[in-house]
Amino acid sequence: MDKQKPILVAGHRGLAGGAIVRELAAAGYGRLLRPAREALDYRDREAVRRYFDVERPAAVVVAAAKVGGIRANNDFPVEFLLHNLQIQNNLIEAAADFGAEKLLFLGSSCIYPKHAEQPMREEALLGGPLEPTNEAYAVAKIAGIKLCQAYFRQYGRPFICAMPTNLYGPGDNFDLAGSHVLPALLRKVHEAKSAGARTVQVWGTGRPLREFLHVDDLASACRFLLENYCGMEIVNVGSGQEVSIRQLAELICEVVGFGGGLEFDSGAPDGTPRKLLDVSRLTGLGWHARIPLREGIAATYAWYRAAYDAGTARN
Ligand code: GFB
Repeated sequence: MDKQKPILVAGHRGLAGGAIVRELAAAGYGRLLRPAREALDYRDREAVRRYFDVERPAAVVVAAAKVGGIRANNDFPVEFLLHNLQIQNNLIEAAADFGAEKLLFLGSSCIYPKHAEQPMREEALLGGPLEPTNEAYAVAKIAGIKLCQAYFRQYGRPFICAMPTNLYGPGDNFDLAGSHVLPALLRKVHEAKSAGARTVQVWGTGRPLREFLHVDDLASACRFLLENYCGMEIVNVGSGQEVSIRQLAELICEVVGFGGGLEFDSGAPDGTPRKLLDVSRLTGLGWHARIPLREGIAATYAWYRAAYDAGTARN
């Protein structure tokens, strides 16, 4: 990729997009396009086309999406399906029509069947029913993959797809109604410690297994793929390490320094029992995750405390 040409990072204010901007800027990419949300709504097809007509990005990163944790996904399937289809369709179509030389579409590990063989290989896609709590989001992401692959096959457009596992890191959403488990527990444990509470509530049984990837690792993988990969096959991006939700909660208590107990709310959904990606395609290409979970949680907690104190955390 040419470092002097314009690159659109759609979703630059989000967890993934923000980290991708930092990564590309640090690597010397000098023209990163970051239209403000108020100035350009990616759900508006005509507005997106006008923007592309003027700016002509040479590469596009589709990190803009309606995202959220298990509860938000379960409660708002219309927005998760409709808004994501609109955002990605408009960006992918405009990238093709206005001459982008490369596009990277970010999917999610929830595209794989609920009971996919673990660790989940890329070939598991469409091999069985999806997890119901995030089916709408998963269907939208699968449609995005298929659209990129269709442009690749029919028009030879190098539109590639990365499938990240559960992400976390600085800039995450700490709003308890919408957030993913890791920021939610960091906040709950921090608040329990500050309030001198005896316990922290954890949704579900604590038994589901999840893999977590620091968003700076994701950003590094995205740059690696943009620079080195040009295939139709989707590529999993993960750390290869999994923990149970109970183990995650215990680790967060250690990092925060909370000595109280955990209280499991088995009335809340567990979601997918296990979600571990097979990352051998990506490691085979030469990329590996670097940030250990404990270190990543400690850095995220430091960021959260600073943002919380400054009143700028998303909550
Ligand atoms: O991160 P999370 O919301 O999403 O939840 P998923 C992971 C697990 O943590 C579930 C449990 O078993 C939750 O029940 N959990 C425990 C909590 N306490 C909490 C809490 O306070 N907040 C939250 N949010 N969870 C998402 C999908 O699935 O994964 C998205 O809904 C996306 O579509 C994302 O794919 C990566 O890992 O279950």
